[in-house]
Amino acid sequence: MGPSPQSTTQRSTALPTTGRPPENAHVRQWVQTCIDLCQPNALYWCDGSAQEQAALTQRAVAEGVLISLNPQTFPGCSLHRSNPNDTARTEYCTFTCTPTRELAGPTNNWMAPEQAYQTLRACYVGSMRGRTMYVVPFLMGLPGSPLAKVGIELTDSIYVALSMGLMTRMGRVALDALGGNDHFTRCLHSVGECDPHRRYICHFPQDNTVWSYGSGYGGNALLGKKCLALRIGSYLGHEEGWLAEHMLIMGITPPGGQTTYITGAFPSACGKTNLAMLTPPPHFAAKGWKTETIGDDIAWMYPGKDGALHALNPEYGYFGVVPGTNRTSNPNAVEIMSHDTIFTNVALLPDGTPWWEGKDGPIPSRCLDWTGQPWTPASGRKAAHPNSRFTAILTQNPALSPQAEDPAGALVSAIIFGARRSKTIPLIVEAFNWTHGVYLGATMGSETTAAASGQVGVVRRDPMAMLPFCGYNMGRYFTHWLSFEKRLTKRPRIFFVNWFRTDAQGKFLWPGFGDNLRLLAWIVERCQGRVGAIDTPLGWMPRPEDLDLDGIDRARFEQAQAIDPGAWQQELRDQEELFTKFGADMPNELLAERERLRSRL
Ligand code: GTP
Ligand code: SPV
Ligand code: MN
Repeated sequence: MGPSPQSTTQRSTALPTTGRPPENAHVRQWVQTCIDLCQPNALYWCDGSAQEQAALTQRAVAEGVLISLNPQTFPGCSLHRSNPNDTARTEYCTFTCTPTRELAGPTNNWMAPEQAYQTLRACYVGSMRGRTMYVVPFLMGLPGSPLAKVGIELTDSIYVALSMGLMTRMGRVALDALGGNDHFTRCLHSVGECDPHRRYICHFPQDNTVWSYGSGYGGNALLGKKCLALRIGSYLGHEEGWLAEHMLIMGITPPGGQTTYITGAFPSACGKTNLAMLTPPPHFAAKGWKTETIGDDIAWMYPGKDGALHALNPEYGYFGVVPGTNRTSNPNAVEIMSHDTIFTNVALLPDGTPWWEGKDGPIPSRCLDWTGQPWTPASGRKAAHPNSRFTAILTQNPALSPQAEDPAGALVSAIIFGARRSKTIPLIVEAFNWTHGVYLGATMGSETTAAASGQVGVVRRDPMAMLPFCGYNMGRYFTHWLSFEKRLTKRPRIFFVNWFRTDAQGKFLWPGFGDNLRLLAWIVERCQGRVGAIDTPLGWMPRPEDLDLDGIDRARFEQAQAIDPGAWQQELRDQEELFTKFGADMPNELLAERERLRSRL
């Protein structure tokens, strides 16, 4: 349960209230202590109904938090402009508040729980004065799923309340799942004064608690997503024998064959949404290949009684990157965001239609940029923020998998780790075995993107794409991953991909997007033992004849697969630097794996 905010004698009997509180006394009591602390002027119990979503949207428009978009071109859609200082996750003020520093490990910012509670309590005192506190009960996972988790978020942001209604199974359904018990993640959120110098996203895994202050941005504020489903989730997964991962889940069906399910970990803004929603290129579609989406950002995976790995998507919606989305790169996403979507930080055309760099159609002669300032192509800056996003529910995806409804999850045949690397890392390689696969994930490096504040384009180690999201010591996380070799009898094969390798001119060597199905097809056929590969120092690689490269420049494919021994010496040194950080927590199996790689190279 954790230390609760200090109770005062002040009571909220006079607090204007919308909606009805649940019977659950634990919920009512906790909400009351938070009211006493934050002192809102009104209370709103969310029930998750369609009427409520409509009424809150209207209220948000009246308050100027949302702008209604053109109802002819984008029905049911609105635009939110965030504070310009609050457009991405802020890792420097994200903390793992475990009893000891070593439980958080060397890659997380750590704060002692008492210090964190004290610091944030001081921030929260009166922080909701003049505001409404929204009580948002939410369920991560499908009702009836073995892994489903209830959270309750208290927030003073109507944008957060509305977004939670799209991103999670929100309201009644969550309270029903909770019943009378005390088993819910206590998520307290206040935008406060939205000052980056007074911004904290604090996780208390031992207390099943998240306290977030000073930001209204997605991953900092929609606390079911990165905070609960990944940081608290990964901690619970370690305790309970499952995995919470920054992964997409998708199905691929070969002509006349069975659907194969795969998961894929890519760092933020490195291609999960695009891959999960992939549309087969025409000649693949003509042959009968099909793809379907289960999730685009988070996978919860557990070993089933059948010895296989089962994956499910705990979310109910998408919070996807907008720039670059068009009918060629991602037609399913274009369809999803054509109605009933909240856009955040895109540009606005004079007729009330949203616009972004890379959208279909001509570049407008003028618009308002993401901050609301007049913009023309001569302005010399982006009109939409590079991390502008769309928020919409799963069911708007034409490619949504029927398997997404299965509370037991999909059986995983392959796991992909993918990075954004302009140099060194080949397009595709398959691990020799489970331990080698864990090594490939653990040593992943990727160029930073606009999804997190800070410098963009620098290579950093991002093991399993979980560097910002692992709620405990990552050395022990590697050991946990290795343990699945014994927990599973039907182990997924593990692959590593890099869509982002460039030539000397800086052009991508691989076309990417729909054409990634050429590689997924090889992955599916490897799982079925139907296609060949060659043994290389890095792992199994497809020969050109193992792939459908019809219409692809073979020389560029080979360049994308090339192994440069000099560059690999540097890569090995960078990997070593990461491993050294973990000291005694670093599993020996991975150190031995590195030595094997060194000798092969
Ligand atoms: P988060 O939501 O931040 O976790 O990101 P994500 O992993 O879902 O990334 P997303 O699919 O939104 O892709 C981000 C950006 O990567 C896109 O806007 C594209 O610019 C680029 N991208 C995605 N897939 C490909 C690809 O296959 N090739 C190339 N060259 N770029 C890609
Ligand atoms: C990411 O940054 O990985 C995202 C967006 O998926 S956020 O929800 O902000 O974390
Ligand atoms: Mn993500």
